[in-house]
Amino acid sequence: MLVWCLLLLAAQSVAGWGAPVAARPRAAHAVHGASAPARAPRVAVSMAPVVVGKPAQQARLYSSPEPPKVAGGLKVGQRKLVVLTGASSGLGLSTLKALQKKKGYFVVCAVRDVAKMQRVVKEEGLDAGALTIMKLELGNLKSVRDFVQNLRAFKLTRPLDYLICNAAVYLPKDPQARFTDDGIEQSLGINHVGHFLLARLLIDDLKAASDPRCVIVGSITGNTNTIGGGLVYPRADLGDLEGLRSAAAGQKYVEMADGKGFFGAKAYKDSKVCNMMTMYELHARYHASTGINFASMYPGCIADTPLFREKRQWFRTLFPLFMKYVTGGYVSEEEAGERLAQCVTDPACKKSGIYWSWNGNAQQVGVKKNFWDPPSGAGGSGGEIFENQVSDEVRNREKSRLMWEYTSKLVGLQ
Ligand code: NDP
Ligand code: PMR
Repeated sequence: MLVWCLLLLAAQSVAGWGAPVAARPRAAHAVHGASAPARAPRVAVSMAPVVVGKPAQQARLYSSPEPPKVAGGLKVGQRKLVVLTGASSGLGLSTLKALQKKKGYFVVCAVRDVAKMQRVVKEEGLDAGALTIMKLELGNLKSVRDFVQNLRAFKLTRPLDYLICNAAVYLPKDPQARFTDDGIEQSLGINHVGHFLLARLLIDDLKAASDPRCVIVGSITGNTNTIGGGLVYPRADLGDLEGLRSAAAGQKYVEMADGKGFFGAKAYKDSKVCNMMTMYELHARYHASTGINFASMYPGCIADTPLFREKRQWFRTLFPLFMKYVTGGYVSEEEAGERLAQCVTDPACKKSGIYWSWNGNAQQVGVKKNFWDPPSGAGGSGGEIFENQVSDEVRNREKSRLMWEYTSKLVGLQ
């Protein structure tokens, strides 16, 4: 274990946390990114293509022109209706596959790149009659609102049963922040703010269903009460939420939720804290009055998804091995997809205010048989689902109340 850690850490520090050279073109992620104006770059790099025009003009690019057609004469009304963000890759795609295997679900694939999703449907041989594709750019609040309008125009005959907030970006080695169209740092803006608005707007649509559920994907690395989140630098920490407060007050191009300078790996972890906090706030504010079950989950370390697309090749080769053979926290995309699907399909998950995890290798909760066994909740394969504990920060009601207040203001809600 020690040798592995040293190897990974040494290589990280030599090669800049496994990130590729800064000038590498950032294809998929960067298309919608705008770099900060009037701010001297800390490092001279070629940034993502800048989207020109005022946010309102940009937003039009992201709206579906009309509600999508249902393929194959499918009767949506007979199936449970699921909205799944980020269905085009990694965990989202494997969740989509798991839902298709289980039958009885119609999935609205809420994706930023419709053409990519169309390709994926073809290449993976998915049942096109049990899904539809709708544009959702989480880095553009207008696009989130348009998505909700399109969904309402589309579903017509049945309420929304399940909302799965899964999409995310991880930008660990960007030398400076990239921003959403609304001027919010992308990890915070896409992973948290976009999903926050989406979940809030869809509460009315969910509450009419018979067993409504909303799952927001969290992570162990946002929880400082774990090895992955507590020992591995940087630790998640929202501080006094000064950044989010300023953004809510109208300041553009805030780099971090805590108000400090941009730090990509931390921005991701902070965004996961916000995701989990949002779930607890939604539970506290809406569960009793609407019957919606809110949950978050940690799927295990799916160490080979495109989430790590910005890392160097050596990291992408070593990291899954490290997670498989050292921490025991590795889980395959397929199994992780089963887990996320389980959160909405399993009657045992009909509970609210829960952060679900799986004990790797069928290990009993809290019991470590040998020192090399994965720690409880590390997430490795073959384990049982259990209700996990989040960190003190995630459970901090005063902080999460502020997070709620600032984010609501930022997205234009009370
Ligand atoms: P991927 O990069 O494979 O998938 C991320 C998805 O989010 C993609 O479909 C991507 O679209 C989509 N997305 C990115 N930006 C936007 C945007 N602006 N608007 C709409 N959609 C967007 O990563 P994973 O599957 O690994 O991650 C999925 C979830 O799992 C995330 O919430 C992550 O935090 C969480 N997670 C992952 C772990 C892991 O080990 N991989 C561990 C713990 C949690 P596109 O296909 O166009 O790129
Ligand atoms: Mg981490 C049981 C220990 C454990 C678990 C479950 C994870 C999960 N990690 C663990 C331990 C360690 N990691 C140790 C000891 C190290 C030092 C060598 C280490 C390093 C490390 C790096 C460099 N781990 C990482 C990275 C990343 O870039 C990933 C990250 O932080 O993304 C934010 C990551 C992850 N480790 C995890 C998980 C699940 C990740 C992936 C991302 C995520 O949380 O979504």
